[in-house]
Amino acid sequence: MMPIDLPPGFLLGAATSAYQIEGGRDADGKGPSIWDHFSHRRGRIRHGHNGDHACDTYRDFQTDIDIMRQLGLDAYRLSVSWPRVMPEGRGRVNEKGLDYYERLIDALLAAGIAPFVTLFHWDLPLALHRERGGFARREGAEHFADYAAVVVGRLGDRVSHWITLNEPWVYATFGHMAGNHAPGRRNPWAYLRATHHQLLGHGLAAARIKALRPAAQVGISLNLTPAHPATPRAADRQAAALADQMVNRLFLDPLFHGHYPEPYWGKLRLFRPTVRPDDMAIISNSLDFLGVNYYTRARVRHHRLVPLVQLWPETLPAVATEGQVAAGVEYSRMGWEVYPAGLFELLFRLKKEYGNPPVYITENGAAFDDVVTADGRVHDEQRRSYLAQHLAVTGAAARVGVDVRGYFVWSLLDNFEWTYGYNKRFGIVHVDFASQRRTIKDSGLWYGELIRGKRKN
Ligand code: IFM
Repeated sequence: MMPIDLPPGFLLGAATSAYQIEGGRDADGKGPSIWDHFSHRRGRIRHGHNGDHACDTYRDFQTDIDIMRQLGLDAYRLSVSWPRVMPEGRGRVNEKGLDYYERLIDALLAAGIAPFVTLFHWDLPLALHRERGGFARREGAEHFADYAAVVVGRLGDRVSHWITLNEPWVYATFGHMAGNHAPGRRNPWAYLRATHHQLLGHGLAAARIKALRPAAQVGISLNLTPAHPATPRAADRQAAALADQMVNRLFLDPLFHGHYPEPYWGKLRLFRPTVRPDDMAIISNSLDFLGVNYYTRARVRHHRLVPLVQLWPETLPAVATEGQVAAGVEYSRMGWEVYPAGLFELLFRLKKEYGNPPVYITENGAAFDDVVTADGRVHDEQRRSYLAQHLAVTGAAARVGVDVRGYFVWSLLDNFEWTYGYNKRFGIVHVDFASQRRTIKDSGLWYGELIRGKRKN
């Protein structure tokens, strides 16, 4: 296997998000989020799970900070719950919510761990959705910028890296078109509005952050996925090019080039939101760094029955069992192909086509079936190997001039994996959800050794 050789100063960390770990659903004046509501609707989440308790980090974050210190993490990516800070999403501020994040960040800094703070990881205040339409309306962008200013107003003196949005594609597409994520809408107009208004919200928030803290580094985390044709047929190649626009370029092009990608944008003309003359300038002058969330590639087929786009990503070959190797290809427990070369391809493309921005890999990792053995260990060799392969290609990308500066494992902890509930475990630390006991998995111990080894060099 390729060795892991990372540039000097490269940060190694781990990531989580508020709804997936905090619990404390109604604690200290927190308002409900769309995920609190959605996860309690019958049949929405596997096994009837929800984030009411999750990893219980609202009650106790110190245990996990101690683990992070033991592993030697340079940085920790966390998200702020908007309804914890502003229960109705606008107007009234819940000081106790802000106090929580202040304590958490102070504890991280005391442990020598740099906080990377995401402002929106999908848990929109429910009131904002119900009364104001959330990001499906233009004013959602302004509410988001106001909320960002509140958080940065309190924490901006100790946080240097801010990530406005996590995976706006997922939020817009699954939440507003597929309906399998909160807020559960199935409406192509809402999908495109949520897309544009998130980008606009990102741009407005970035400007507010810079006005408050000119030295702050502002980024956005995009889920990027190389889209490859499933076969060399021309129809599949065209389908893959369109899928690339739909997932990757729909966000990269406005952020770096100031326009939406054609022909995808043209195909959607019936559903497009109003884009005002200044919007693209606000969106495209907004980034100090790009956050890349990478898990796998998509293999795309032409599919004439799919409306508008006529394409579909290939699903697992019938013979494959999740978590196993089929026809020489390894799959994670999510059924996602293990494909580290895709991360290299993406990083190199950012250099070639998007001006080589500073990049942090803000998520990368895999779910596998983990078992705590009688001797209290979790032997997750598949995850260790997944992480090692992706770190190796990250180092290789840096050697060919990609400006990649850090890497965050998804995730520090096993946590609430959205529609899948708690049964998909991504952590390098195992969580027993009944007792809240933590066990550092072998992958976590290995990651700690890697960090120690890097420090010595
Ligand atoms: O758990 C999610 C995370 O919230 C966003 N990115 C992908 C992860 C794994 O599915």
